[in-house]
Amino acid sequence: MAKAFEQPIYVTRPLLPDIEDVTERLKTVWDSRQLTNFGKQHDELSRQLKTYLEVGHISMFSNGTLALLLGLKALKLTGEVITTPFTFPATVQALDWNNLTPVFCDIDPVTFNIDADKIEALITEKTSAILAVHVFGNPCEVEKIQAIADKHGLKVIYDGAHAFGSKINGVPISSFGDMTMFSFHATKLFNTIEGGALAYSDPALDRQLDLLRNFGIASAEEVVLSGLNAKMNEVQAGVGLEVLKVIEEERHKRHAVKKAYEENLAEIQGIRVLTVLDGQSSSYQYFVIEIDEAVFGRSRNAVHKELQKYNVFARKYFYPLCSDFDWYSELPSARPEHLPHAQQAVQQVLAMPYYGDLPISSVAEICGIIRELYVTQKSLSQI
Ligand code: T4K
Repeated sequence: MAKAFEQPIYVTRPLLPDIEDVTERLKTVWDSRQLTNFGKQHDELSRQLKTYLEVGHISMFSNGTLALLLGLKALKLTGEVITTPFTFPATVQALDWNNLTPVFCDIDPVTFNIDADKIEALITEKTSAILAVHVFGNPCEVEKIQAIADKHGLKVIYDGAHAFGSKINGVPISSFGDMTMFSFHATKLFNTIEGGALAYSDPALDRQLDLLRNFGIASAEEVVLSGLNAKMNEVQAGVGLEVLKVIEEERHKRHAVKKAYEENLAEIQGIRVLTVLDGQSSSYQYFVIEIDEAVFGRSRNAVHKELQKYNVFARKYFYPLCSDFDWYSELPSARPEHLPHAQQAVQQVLAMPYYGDLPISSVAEICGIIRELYVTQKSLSQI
């Protein structure tokens, strides 16, 4: 019989660099008295991320949501944007704040990303862009999406909040589309406590984004557009520089955790592992499973609840579906009958505890709880 964990096990824990290294870096920030507004830490992190992510241009923000919101603004989009309902609220809220109407497209039942084959049918004369999400770090069908965009003159933006460091056949994920957003929230593999960035290749976007994240200020005497305050400060950037040093070690640890999950779950019928990328391409952001109630015998909700009794706090990412938000109830594309795979995913997907310091023995115990549920259910159904 499995036993409850003494301490709660959360879906993730932030990757923390050595506090002494952080303190040392903070001392330099204190000495400089430059706390925000594009100081040395900001510029150094920006330079290092450009190399790490292999991107042409990068612009950093106080969080990923504002990065996406202002990225969409910089692209001067209008009308409708085709997107996925199976994502974190921030993706579609960034559209709302730009007065853009989301047009929800169903997802692929295997990758849970936007179904590229269903995009074209949703294009109207009002469509200006496709906003796709690399859900859980698994890449979208970038070539298909680009071909559709080129054919119809649309922009492509990727929400890569989960895809820091992901690659597609060795090519960095931000090489695709007009722009990719990364989130550096505390719960992300690479974190600056709160933070985010946009990666892109068009140099003309540099100035536009500089203005948008800093009140539209062009010079001491010139304000040229209506911007926001979305700057990454020096403490965030300084923490990021220290986190960047420990990220490879964390990726190795997460690789071992991922393998342990895969081995322990392999023989349980009705459980599918969703995060499929190999070590080279994975962002190691989440470890996610899909539970098929008809085969496993218990629903995702039941497993989620049962794990809590053992002090294990897996998460129903993403629940509820964005298309089910009240304020979209009048949108034809939000109707459940148009989104059958998304409606299924939202009932079946569970993000398991996943971080480098999660002991392999705990992974085995968590999987043991799931196996017990399966076995118990199976024997009950045979009575
Ligand atoms: N697009 C997508 C696809 C996203 O997933 C996100 C964010 C965004 C855009 C927006 O990017 P940001 O603006 O956030 O940069 C968390 C994160 O807050 C959010 O960043 C993330 N996605 C989302 C998937 O997860 P919650 O509401 O689940 O967070 P919370 O506070 O419940 O944290 C989860 C667990 O992590 C806790 O149970 C314990 C642990 N934790 C959390 C924090 C904050 C810690 O151990 N320490 C901490 O400091 O949203």
